Amino acid sequence: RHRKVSIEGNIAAGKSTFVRLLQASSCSSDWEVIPEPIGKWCNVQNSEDIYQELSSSQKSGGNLLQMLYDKPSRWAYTFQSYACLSRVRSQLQSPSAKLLQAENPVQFYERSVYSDRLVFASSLFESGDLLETEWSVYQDWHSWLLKQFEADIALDGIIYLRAPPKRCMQRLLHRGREEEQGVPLEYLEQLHLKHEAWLYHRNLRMDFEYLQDLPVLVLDVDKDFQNDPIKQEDILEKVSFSLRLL
Ligand code: DTP
Repeated sequence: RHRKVSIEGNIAAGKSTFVRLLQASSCSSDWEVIPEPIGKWCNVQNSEDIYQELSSSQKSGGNLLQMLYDKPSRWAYTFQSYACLSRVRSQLQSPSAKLLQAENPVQFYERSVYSDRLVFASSLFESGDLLETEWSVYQDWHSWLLKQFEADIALDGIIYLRAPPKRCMQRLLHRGREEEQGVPLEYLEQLHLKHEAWLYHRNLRMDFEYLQDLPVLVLDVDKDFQNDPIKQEDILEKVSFSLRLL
């Protein structure tokens, strides 16, 4: 059976850069990356629309990420339910034919059903954007759903890309994704605290017992590794080493 590892980290911590590094590595024939379904959230369509040219108002009407950032109190719950659906779908994706032939196959995910809840939904609840009732309903079906699929969804490990919120802010502004331009530093700070409690201090209380003892590889990505071959080599070495222990 292949191992499943999720890549966690703040918005713009550098997940995409890290994923490119994995894909370019000499081990990449054993590795497969399942991307974050962001494309879907930025262009939500119903199945009939897929065959038609969308008008621009329909397009912006279907940009759930934009809607979330514009009016979180209205859209947080809808966003979280859709995010979770897309995550469950991607975490259930069977490995490619190529991966099945690999000696030590690993599937990587960009974030997971766990960060959705423990980092994002929980922050939105704390900021008042998810109401008490919405948060309870969400947690109830989230726990139930994950129990149903636990055997297929369960992770074997987590890689935490750890960077100070100010650095993430710099990277966020630099990459210029339109939907994110109004994201305040305080939001990144709040998400950072959640990541830290969950994956660094490991003192976050949660509903998923096995997560408490799951191996976590913490990678400091404050400094850019994009153009630094020595740092890249070091990161890949750490990843390969940790995977051997799983
Ligand atoms: P990186 O720069 O680290 O590669 P990315 O892979 O592009 O980052 P993001 O962290 O930017 O991915 O995530 C895409 C957007 O979706 C971002 O604005 C955060 C948002 N997002 C993801 N999951 C959730 C969620 N469950 N609730 C709210 N927002 C979410």
